[in-house]
Amino acid sequence: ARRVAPDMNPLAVVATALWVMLPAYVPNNAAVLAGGGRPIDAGRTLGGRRLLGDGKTWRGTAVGVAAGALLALALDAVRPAASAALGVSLPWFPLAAVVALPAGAMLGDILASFVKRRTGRERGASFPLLDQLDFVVVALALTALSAPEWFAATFTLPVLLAILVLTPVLHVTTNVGAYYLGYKEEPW
Ligand code: CTP
Ligand code: K
Ligand code: MG
Repeated sequence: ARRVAPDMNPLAVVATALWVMLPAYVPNNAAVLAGGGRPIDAGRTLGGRRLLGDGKTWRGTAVGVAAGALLALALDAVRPAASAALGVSLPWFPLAAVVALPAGAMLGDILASFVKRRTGRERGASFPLLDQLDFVVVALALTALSAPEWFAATFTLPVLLAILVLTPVLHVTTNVGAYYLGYKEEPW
């Protein structure tokens, strides 16, 4: 029988996609738990609307980036054990990716709020697809710029496709969960 190429094995693709994106997924949730305090835009407006709004705070952003970076370091520490358990060669995070994945995720979320305010949406309003993919696109872009060789080796086409499909599903699931647990004002 023909051997399936290792990176085409569906388990390997999905496990790799989730593993590499965890440091970009966690910052949003950490920011929700840590949010509050001074808004980044300090109340400034543009064209009569808030630049970013009260939903983007320094504390939420700092805690979000720190949580994602710490998680990446923790994943690096348990990678050999996790790879052996799954029978998948999971990738490690170089220092540039440890920072770029969570920082890009928070930056994407902030840019999305900027776009939401410019298009007349109040804080908390939903913007389908932008809400679910803003942080992924910018996390990937910043990682590609910060660690280009690692990015090219890790984010193969199947892994990128898995991320594109799995992220909105996970994002909606965790946000609906956070909403029902009372941590989030809206289920998106
Ligand atoms: N949060 C934060 N700082 C960030 C991102 C999020 O403090 N950089 C916190 C805020 O308390 C925010 C909550 O997490 O209200 C939920 O995040 P999000 O849904 O991204 O913000 P919204 O309040 O919905 O505001 P926006 O419409 O601008 O997205
Ligand atoms: K958001
Ligand atoms: Mg929101």
